[in-house]
Amino acid sequence: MRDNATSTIDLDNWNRDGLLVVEDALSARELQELQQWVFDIEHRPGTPNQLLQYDETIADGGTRRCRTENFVPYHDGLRTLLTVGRIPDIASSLLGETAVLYKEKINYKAPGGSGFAAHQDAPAYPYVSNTIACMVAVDDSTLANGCLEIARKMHAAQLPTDARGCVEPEVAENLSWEPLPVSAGSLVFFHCYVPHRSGANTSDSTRRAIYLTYNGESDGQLRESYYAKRIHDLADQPDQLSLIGHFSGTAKPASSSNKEGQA
Ligand SMILES: O=C(O)CCC(=O)C(=O)O
Repeated sequence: MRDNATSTIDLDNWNRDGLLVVEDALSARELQELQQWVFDIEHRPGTPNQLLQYDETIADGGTRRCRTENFVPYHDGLRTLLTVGRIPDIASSLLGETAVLYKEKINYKAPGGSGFAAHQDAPAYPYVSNTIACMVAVDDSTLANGCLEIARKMHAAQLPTDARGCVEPEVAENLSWEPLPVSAGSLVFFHCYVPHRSGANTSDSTRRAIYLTYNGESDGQLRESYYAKRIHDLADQPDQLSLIGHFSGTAKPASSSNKEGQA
């Protein structure tokens, strides 16, 4: 990983904004390897209660892979990159203690793929009150392909939520939204109360992003409990991508590989 990934972290900025962007954190070789690993994971078949694959039906009626959950046990390279070394080290600096992985997902967002309604992560993550997310940009993330948008300095507490667990639409409308386009290989860390959302992918190429969630070691190793609860709670809502209903599209679990997914 490039040196700027370990340059001094400004905790005052982090505490003020709930946000840390590390541009171009991965070297060209690391990025190429990461893109290959993500391609490999995307094209694996889903397995009930293990490698959780989801497909989205997009406007033209086609089906595209939109998300993978729980892949770390099944990929050595990704497990090492995401649980050892600089990414969790930065998360540890921000948490003020050793960061442990709470959950991981890949959002693929194919052309025509849907965005996510304004939400905070905290209500989707049981058993813990303080987590931070790290978005690892696998592809360039742009205004056209539905990059993250955040509301800076709004991470002090939970905002009012609607029935889906998203930020109340009237509250969301009045937040000051800032798009965060970043190049492939960049990292975006944000606190679990940072309101965020994203739009649809209106470009003609897929925008892949890994989202990692870390909690402090003092709160325990919670990853297995999270996935057990997720699998239990979503058993009768298989079309929901998360414990909150923030996805704006139509998704369903996929139990076979997607041949038409990634160009
Ligand atoms: O990937 C995106 O566009 C946003 C994803 C997001 O906010 C989520 O998955 O919770």
